[in-house]
Amino acid sequence: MLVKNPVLKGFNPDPSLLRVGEDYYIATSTFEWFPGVCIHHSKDLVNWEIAAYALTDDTELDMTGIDMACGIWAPNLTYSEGLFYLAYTIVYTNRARYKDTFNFLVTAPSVQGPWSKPIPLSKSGFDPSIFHDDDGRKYLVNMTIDHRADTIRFSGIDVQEYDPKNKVLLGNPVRVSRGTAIGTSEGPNVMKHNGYYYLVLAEGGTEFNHCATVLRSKSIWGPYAENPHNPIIKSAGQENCQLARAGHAQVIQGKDGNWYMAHLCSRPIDKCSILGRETAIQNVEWTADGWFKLSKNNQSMPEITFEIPYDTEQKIDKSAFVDFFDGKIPLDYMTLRKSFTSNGISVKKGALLIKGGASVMSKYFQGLLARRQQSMYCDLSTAMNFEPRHLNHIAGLLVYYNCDNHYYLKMTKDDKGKLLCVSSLVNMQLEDSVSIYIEDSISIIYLKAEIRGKELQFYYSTDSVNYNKIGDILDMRNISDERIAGNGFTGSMLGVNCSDCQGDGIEAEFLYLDYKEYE
Ligand code: 6LW
Repeated sequence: MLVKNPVLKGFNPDPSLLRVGEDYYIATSTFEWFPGVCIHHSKDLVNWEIAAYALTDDTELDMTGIDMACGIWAPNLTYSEGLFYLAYTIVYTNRARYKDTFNFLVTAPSVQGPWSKPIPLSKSGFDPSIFHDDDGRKYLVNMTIDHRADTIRFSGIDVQEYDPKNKVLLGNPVRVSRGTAIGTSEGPNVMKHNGYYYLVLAEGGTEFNHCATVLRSKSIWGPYAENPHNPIIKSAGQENCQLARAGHAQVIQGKDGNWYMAHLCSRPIDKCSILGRETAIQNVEWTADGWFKLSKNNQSMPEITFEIPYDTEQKIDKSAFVDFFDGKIPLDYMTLRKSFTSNGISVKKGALLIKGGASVMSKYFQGLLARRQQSMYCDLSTAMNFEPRHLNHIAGLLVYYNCDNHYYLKMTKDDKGKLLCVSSLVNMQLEDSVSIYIEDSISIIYLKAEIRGKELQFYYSTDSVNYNKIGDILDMRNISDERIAGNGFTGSMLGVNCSDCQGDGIEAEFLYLDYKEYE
């Protein structure tokens, strides 16, 4: 049957695809969102669910104050002798030529954990992966950064042996490749097949010229020869290509014996990736000369479908109504930089309770809970119980890219009473809509964000039946990788927030979160 891409919709970049027996896993980057590293599970390559996050302790993953698009980059998930190995980078700085990239490894018997304490690896670059050779030896592979002004910044791929017993790197790193002429070489992962070590790279930068390439060698230490047919996947310049920005790939053999590639991609509207970078799968086949290529075409073009040799239902509806009566926050919902608890978020008596945190522009303590926008046609609605006492008490519904870019249907209070208004913050430019005053006697207010392609309209209701428009139609293209200033690595997130900018204590209660997709 044909399976529709992307398989992981919305903000799910840098996929690391793994099969262990009957089970498939994909780990994706989470950046400044917490918990760190989203691990998806599937039995059939078609239906994927979030199985776990690997990094759930914010004393070990402390991202307080880190910049937007820093944090967790490009995890790599592998398996060896009963243990999952997850290598990842915490990017603390990404400024001009410098990046502070702390690479770690955690291991666990199951993706649900318990995950080990982070084992520090190198800091020389990012996108670490672990390669387990069939003689039992293990290697760290990562890209490296050159901080000098006039050199190639993404300077090449290093390999260094890793000793799993003593949990240390051995010897010195060896520069095994400088990548291909395409450049911006990153995301290295190694696969061994028929005596060759295949080094798969993400190249071209993660924007519209992104691609993946492959090199091979008879030794892990090189020399690596380039595939004459590189790149193995690329969107740019392809006619009728429905998946843009394809690159950052990993190839595995499925349990059906066929070969599959997971890669990142995006589905932009007017060149704006509102859903961020997503994960798609392609069929792969080996060529007579021992390289691999996409099966369906000779142009390395990512396809909107891939084929599996069995039938199964593709359940695509991610709509979810969460009423918190089971006392849990579903895995779809994330916080910023720290855990729910550290951010003052809890579930009490069938409602989500958010203690007022810092403002929505803060990089420190935010009372904000959000989920990925996974369809271009969707709503998020909530019922909010909030009694602001002055202007510094703010709570409401957010369509959020990062601290500097979001749309916020918020409630606060001024001299005339409780009010609702829509704030639009686009690259730090703030505009507020006209205020709508709400009678004091109304304690529960219903809020809705309706997203239809590039248009966002907020609504409010005082009775949950009659919804009124509030504010103008807003441009979702501003909430995209391309329009935000700086690195656009995440994607649109939909959620709720409460800020206490007075410091005298305020909280907001949300009775449900209702996410609905229409496509
Ligand atoms: C990631 C790198 C990349 O570390 O973008 O597209 C960086 N590839 O591999 C951030 O996602």
